[in-house]
This record gives sequence, structure tokens and C-alpha cells, in this order.
Amino acid sequence: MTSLLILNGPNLNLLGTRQPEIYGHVTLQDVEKLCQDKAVASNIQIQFEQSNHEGALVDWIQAAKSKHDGIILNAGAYTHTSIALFDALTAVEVPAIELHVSNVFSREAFRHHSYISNIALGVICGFGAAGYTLAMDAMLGHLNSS
Ligand code: CA2
Repeated sequence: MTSLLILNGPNLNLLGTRQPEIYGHVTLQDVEKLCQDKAVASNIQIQFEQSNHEGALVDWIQAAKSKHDGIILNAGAYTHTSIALFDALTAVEVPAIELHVSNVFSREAFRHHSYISNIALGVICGFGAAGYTLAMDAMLGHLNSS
């Protein structure tokens, strides 16, 4: 059965609790439920994780090599800083989609650079929580065509 790792980085556990004008009202638990419902409807498995720690994200990416067919990664602020995440994604050779809830390109200039985009199949940003299920559809389309 197809399996996807959906990985969330620092501060995404705060979704729905602050800055709703940027991140909306949906909590990370709501997002996980959306993804689980989509997984059941698509007859696939998901592993949904969040950590505020860069090394924990690296560990999950490394473990994906033998467990998952694709990675959907909202690396939070580590998107803009982390060579370690880039190296981990490069090493595992599991296809990855970069995801952001907000439109990072309409925000501060420091959010315009990503260390993930270069290794990602593609980037989805600015569609709020819906981006997670859009990314699942995009990954399943990619896996089914390759
Ligand atoms: O838009 C996204 O999904 C981001 O990955 C979110 C990160 C940010 O650093 C990226 O540039 C874009 C920040 C996540 C923080 O989430 C919060 C949610 C509610 C309240 C405070 C922070």
C-alpha cells in the first residue's frame, strides 16, 4: 500500500491558536484529521508528525527510505535555514513536496529563499490547510505516473 510521510517543522503545533490572518483557524490536529480522511478515501497510509527540533525531522526523513513512497514537508522556518534537511532529502531519494500554509512570497524577503525547493518535486504555498490535501493529490499523481 502506498505510504506518505507528512512532516511538520517548528511552531506548526501553534496552528489555529495565533496569527489567524496568516495561518487561518485550523489547528494541526484538524490538519491531521483532513489528511487521515484523505488517506482512507485514497486507500493509502500516512504517517503524520510534527517537531520543533531539526534533528528529529532529519531522523524521520532518513527513516522514510525504507518506509514511505513520498514525503510532504512543511519544514516551517527550517525551510529557510536548514542544509541538514536538504542533505537528508538528497540522501534518501524519496520524492518530496515542499509545502507552506501561507504564501511565503507575499511575506518577508527572508522567507523567499528555500533550501528545500531545489530538491523538491514542487512547491505548494498560500492555500492554507487545503495545501496538505493538494500536496497529497500531487504526490499520488506523481507516484501513479512514474
Ligand atoms: O506558511 C508556512 O507553512 C510556514 O512554513 C510556516 C512557518 C514559517 O516560518 C514559514 O516561513 C512558512 C512558521 C510556522 C509558525 O506557525 C505559527 C502558527 C500560528 C501561530 C504562530 C506560528
